[in-house]
Amino acid sequence: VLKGVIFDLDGVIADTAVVHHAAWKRLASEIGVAFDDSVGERIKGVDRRGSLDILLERTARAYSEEEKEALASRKNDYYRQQIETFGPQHLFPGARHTIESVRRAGLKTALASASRNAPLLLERLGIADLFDYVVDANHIGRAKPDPEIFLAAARGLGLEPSECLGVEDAAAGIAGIHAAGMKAVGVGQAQALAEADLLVPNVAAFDIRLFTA
Ligand code: G16
Ligand code: MG
Repeated sequence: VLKGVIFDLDGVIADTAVVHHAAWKRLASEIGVAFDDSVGERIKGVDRRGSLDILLERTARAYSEEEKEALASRKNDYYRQQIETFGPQHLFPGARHTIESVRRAGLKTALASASRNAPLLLERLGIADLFDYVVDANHIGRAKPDPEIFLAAARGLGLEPSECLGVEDAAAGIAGIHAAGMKAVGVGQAQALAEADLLVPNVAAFDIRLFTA
């Protein structure tokens, strides 16, 4: 029986995937690395350092640890500059309603975000109070597609993984949800999310009654 829903943040609840994308693209162009949509899709949902490693696959130059740290933090500065200006208007249409509907249906809600900026973003969006439990990259060691973050979210809700459903916009996230033993709802384009158990075009189209009826 379904008792909880675990939401991803970036690209599901708020339109930050494009902000991450733009920040990486800016960094890539500054260091002369090619950045196309296929790289963009691969880094989606992947943590900061993992994303940088994917970006640097295309360069012949060897970067030291210090240089990599500096590049990752430069990207984060670009990202945060944008996030600082965010407010509730940056929620995807229907995001608040969808999460509230899940709660009204008597289910618990958790947030599982690979972003260390998740607490700042939740506060800016004004939705911190909609989650019974929040796990972000500050609390976990292994990034998506590892199941750790989703298992931690289920544990935080006091539920078994099999009682939870995960909602994700990234292939790495869908893989992590499945590895955790949960059903996965994909939000977005079919191509990238072929593994999802159910696909919806956006968070507004996610209807909990499809799972509880
Ligand atoms: C998000 C984004 C990723 C980003 C990651 C780390 O994950 O989807 O693109 O690289 O967080 O973010 P930060 O650099 O802010 O720590 P999620 O899980 O919320 O989709
Ligand atoms: Mg995401």
